[in-house]
Amino acid sequence: MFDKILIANRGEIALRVIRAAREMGIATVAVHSTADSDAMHVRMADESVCIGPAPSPQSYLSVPAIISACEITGAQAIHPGYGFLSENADFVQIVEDHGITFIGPTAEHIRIMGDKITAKDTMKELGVPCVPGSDGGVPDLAAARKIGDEIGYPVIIKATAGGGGRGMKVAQNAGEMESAFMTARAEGKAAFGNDEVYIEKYLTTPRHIEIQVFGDGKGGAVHLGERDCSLQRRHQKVFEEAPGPCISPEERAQIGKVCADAVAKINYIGAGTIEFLYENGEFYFIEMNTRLQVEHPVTEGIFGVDLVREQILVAASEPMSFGQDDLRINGHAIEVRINAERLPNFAPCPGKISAYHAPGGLGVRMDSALYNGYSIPPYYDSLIGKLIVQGRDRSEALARLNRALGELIVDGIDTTVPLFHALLQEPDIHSGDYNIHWLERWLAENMAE
Ligand code: MV4
Repeated sequence: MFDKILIANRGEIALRVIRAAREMGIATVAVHSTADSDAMHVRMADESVCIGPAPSPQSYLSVPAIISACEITGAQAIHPGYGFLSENADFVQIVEDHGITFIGPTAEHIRIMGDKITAKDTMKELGVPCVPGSDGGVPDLAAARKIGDEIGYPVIIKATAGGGGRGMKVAQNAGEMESAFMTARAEGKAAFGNDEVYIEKYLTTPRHIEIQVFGDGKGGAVHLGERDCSLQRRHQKVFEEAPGPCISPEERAQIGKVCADAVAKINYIGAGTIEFLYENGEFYFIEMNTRLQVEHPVTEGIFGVDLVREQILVAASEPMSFGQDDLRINGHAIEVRINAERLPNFAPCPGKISAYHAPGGLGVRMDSALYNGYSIPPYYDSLIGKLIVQGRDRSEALARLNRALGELIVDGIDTTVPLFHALLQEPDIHSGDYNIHWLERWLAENMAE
């Protein structure tokens, strides 16, 4: 096992990794920009290294600075958290070339899943159900029209290097194909330097259901059920829950086994998430994320396992602490993302926290790097905390969420907390009757200026 690891991240996820490492008796190194000298992750780690100025390209994304910080402190492994360098295959290769262990999947698996066409080809080959569409890339407009006629409209054109909803265009009918195809291509080129696109049948009212998988890198893998992350605004998740309110135990076991078998077959190591659209009782693969995700705590809650601990174990070539038969779902968990943003526009709202009080009690987990008097710097993501609640069933979790939101105090800035109070008034939220378009529609109807 490692003696010391470095966390190449900041905020709540850096604390999350420090906590797991400390329970394992592993020393921790925080890295930080000059804007984060007073950040909680710097205070909580055993050691810290300043790696550059405030803008992340010169600090949290600076590969030489992070490698140097490892060499100076003698850290044997790097945990990337999420975002920043967590899905950067070139970074993983450089880390390994320096004799440092990357706590996460191999560069090869990150590269395969980072290209959406390669990811889909790979998953299809492994027996994972995919959205009907083009067989790989679509070279030109004539080929695009042919596929549109074959699979039927509406279709969606996606950039293979896309992500976060960029480089994605819907064509409702053949007349819209030319502009949708050209725009998706141009966006892919502009945003990612890659104009390759593929085409899928456009699903009109799906839910976003993602399966948590975990591999040991030696052909063993398990699944930890699904999360429903359908409530999104502009491709940013705001509310996530596990288990999915519409997924039966039989469906979970079936799609879970398909996913676990798929990642086992490729000797996948560590945490991964296989994303599906779910409509009319069918799962359709869209993408795989090769990292620990923001919303992993809802899965940890219902299964009672520490996913970061497992990531560190398998990275050190040790066996996982559980197998599929050890995993049982206990109750229902919900996470809401607390952002430093001002409603109704969700404008970033950094500033000084004049008072902070985290909620507590049974079934309440607050993952946050806030403290009284802390100043949120303007340079980074607006996520300032995740409130995760758990109950014996979904209605108990919702009641607990309402209670915990009432206890939370974040003064001095605006946050997304009022959004969650409002959502808890909605019958559709209580019945679980929502899809990927529900929140945008609700915001348009309820947050008009
Ligand atoms: C789709 C889709 C409908 N049909 N693919 C959005 C981001 C990227 N991860 C995939 N996305 C979608 N792909 C087909 N074939 C609808 C979306 C989509 C979406 C997906 C999940 C959660 C929220 C969404 C909001 C708008 C569109």
